[in-house]
Amino acid sequence: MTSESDVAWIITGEERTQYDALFYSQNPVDGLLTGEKVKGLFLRSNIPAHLLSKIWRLSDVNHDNLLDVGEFAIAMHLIHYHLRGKDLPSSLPQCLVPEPQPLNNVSVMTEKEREIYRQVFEKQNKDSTGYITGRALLFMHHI
Ligand SMILES: [Ca+2]
Repeated sequence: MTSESDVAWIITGEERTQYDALFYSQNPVDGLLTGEKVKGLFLRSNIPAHLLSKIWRLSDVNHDNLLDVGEFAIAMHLIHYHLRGKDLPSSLPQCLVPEPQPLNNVSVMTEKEREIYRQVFEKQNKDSTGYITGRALLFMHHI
């Protein structure tokens, strides 16, 4: 793959914003969309089902049968590419392969989160006559 053909594949910031907005409008669960959820959206493109399943295979980079926001952007990009009358690639162009993302370390709290926790703690403390109830602790555990 030459760099020249790679350029045609680059998703612009504006496009990515649109794809991301579309992704979140489909009510992803835990940041992921199932095939069932995107099916209607994909079919609206009027692309034949066998090509849509090819697009799905190309864009589901980690083969978990779910699309995250990055994979969804690839899928939409391929759909738009095809709608411009171009043939789909047989494999995903290198520049579309998402960079491996560092895993979020959820145990590390930011200062802002700490502040939110503190406010919840204080509010609960006020509401429940000077001590934290079991229910409040349960709530804090889940946020
Ligand atoms: Ca996936």
